[in-house]
Amino acid sequence: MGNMNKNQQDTEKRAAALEAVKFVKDGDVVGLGTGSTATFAIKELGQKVTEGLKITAAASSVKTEELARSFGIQIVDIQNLGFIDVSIDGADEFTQTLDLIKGGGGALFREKIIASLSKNSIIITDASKKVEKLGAFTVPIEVIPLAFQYVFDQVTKLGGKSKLRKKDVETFITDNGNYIIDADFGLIDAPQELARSLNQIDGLLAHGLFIGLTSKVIMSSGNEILVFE
Ligand code: A5P
Repeated sequence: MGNMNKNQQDTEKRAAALEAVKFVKDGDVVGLGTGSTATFAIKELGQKVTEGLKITAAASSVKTEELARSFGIQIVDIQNLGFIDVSIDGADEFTQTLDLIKGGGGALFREKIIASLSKNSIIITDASKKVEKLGAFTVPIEVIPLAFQYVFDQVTKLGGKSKLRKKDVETFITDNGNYIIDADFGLIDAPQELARSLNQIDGLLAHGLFIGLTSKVIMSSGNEILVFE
């Protein structure tokens, strides 16, 4: 991608992030996503915290936790949270019906827990993330290492051309100590069905199909903000 494009994309990511942050109120428990788009929201929230906004936050990754702390945002443990008021996260793809693929950054498991706990789950994107059908982006699947071959074979049986994710030459390891399989199902006609089939595989911790978990997508495109809900 050329620099012009990247600058334009960053401008869009930031614009969507600023719009989403407007939904955060004093006293809220806020879910913080992972990735370059979520980072714009975290920075903006940090700025508001220095100006007096009182929030606590649940972080979807170690990276996000470190970033949020560096901006003075107070982090709370997710394990005892009954709900999250509002969460702000990016996505790798989304459709008009608010189905998503997430997990390009490998944080899908915690991101999914945060989305599930959220009363208001906001996704922020630039214009490049909107698709007619999910699946051009491969579906990330987090797998417990012991079950790797089993899960890999089951995913293959479901039609997913699978690859173990690498970081350079090493196997990519998630914050939870697990592996990621990136599965290419082609364009996905029935994402909900596929999600259900994947959910039934033992040893598969989480997959990147987020179905029915999103309250709204705020997409920035050029000078426009579009909201899908
Ligand atoms: C992280 O695991 C992902 O779900 C991210 O939300 C996704 O990869 C979007 O990242 P960018 O905002 O960097 O595109």
